Amino acid sequence: MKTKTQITILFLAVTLLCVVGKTSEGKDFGRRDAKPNVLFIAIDDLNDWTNMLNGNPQARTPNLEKLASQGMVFTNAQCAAPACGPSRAAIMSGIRPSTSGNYINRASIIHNPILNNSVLLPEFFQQNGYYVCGAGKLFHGAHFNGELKGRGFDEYYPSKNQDLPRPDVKFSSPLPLSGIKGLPKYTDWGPFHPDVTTENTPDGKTAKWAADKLVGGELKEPFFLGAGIYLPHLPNYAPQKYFDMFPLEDIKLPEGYKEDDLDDISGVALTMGHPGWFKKIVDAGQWKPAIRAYLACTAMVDDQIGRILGALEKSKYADNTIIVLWSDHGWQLGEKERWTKFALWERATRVNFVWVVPDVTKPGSVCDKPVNLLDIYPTLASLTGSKPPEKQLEGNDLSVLMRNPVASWDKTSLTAYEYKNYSIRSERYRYITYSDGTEELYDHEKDKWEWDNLAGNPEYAHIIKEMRKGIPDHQEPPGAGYKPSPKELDEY
Ligand SMILES: [Ca+2]
Ligand SMILES: [Ca+2]
Repeated sequence: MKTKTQITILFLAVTLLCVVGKTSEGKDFGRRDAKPNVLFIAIDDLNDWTNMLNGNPQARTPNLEKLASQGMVFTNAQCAAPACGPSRAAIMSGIRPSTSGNYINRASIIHNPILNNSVLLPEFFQQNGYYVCGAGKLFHGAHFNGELKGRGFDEYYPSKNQDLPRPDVKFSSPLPLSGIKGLPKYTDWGPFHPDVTTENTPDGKTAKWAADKLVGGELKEPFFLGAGIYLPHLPNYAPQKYFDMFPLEDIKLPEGYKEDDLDDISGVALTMGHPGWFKKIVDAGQWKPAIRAYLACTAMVDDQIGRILGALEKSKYADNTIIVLWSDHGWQLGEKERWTKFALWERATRVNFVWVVPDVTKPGSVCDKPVNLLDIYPTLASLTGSKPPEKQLEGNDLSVLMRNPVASWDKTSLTAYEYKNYSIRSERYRYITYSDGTEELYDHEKDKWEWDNLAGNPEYAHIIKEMRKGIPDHQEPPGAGYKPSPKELDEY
């Protein structure tokens, strides 16, 4: 048995080691002439059903939770647009949809002069001396594969013409597994054949590529490494083990669902981007199985994130790499009678947004200020000491909030979908205005599920007047589209 003195000496020695280690690490980061590396992780269609955002207690996302414990979570982060194409075009250009005219998935980047002439984020890092590499879905697939073809990247896996690694999977029964008539086949869900593991899936391959690059230790520094995870985007297929984590009898319907929720809404809100899938799912008695599949796919995503972050932790880059993780928009699993994105309500616009910035973010810190994915570009420019392109970026530098999460912040967060429809989120309210003049207002202090539309209530007229200030002055008409290939028509 050790004596008290021995224990004290041991404790002091360990403490000293930790302090010395920490100091030299800190000095390294601050003193380094070289810029920090960037690990840029994208997740597709992941809503706030994660433990860190607490949107659904059934979610199992321990690796995201661990990441959150190492840095800062923004709990009120919104997408620039609730669809892959325009959301990612805004992230990568730093330009709002209302400025570029890129509002929907079928809007082009290269045939839109505003976007095509902008310095896209990978190009920006290249111009600033970074080695830029990536894998998986970082841009909307049609933009990457059909238009940009790896523009700005030194290296891409699987190739500069193909963002998603090819699946190598099989099923136990013919597709679609859900067996629901009238649903497009890309909306399907269910487990793969029991022989299929994550290694056979696009996301497993993307995560492996990223992990191997990091652990391999041969990346040219500074580097920008992007890893784009495709799930829980539809179709919601995953290995059986992830379905086994969520027994069907335990699945609960979304807490945010209210049967008469649409009674206080009218006009464009009822039809915008509405595919009508939810009713078909419910009529077929498949609501819970479909929810289970989303949770299963999210659990698989979390595992892939864990794999990438575990690799970074083990690598020589661990103390010198900024991590930014984001999901491109949310997803509705029945709320407001919808099974889709393409809406301006919280479930479709709120995103996962976590930063770990050595010497800047405090472990386990949280910021509730309204921020936007548009802020990624200017924030990365600021944190890497790289001069942003002139007159291009419209987002905010979030390093202010990273240093002080309760800093004074008078900004609201804007989301656009199709022409002249906007959501404006403040710390407390969400205001929505549609092209037909209809409006909604929700008070998140009392109504986190956005059930009670206050727009017609005169007591809130002054709030609406204030929120309207967030509507952009300039509203660019919809820009050029692209002609989708037959394969893209099959995507969603
Ligand atoms: Ca998406
Ligand atoms: Ca309602």
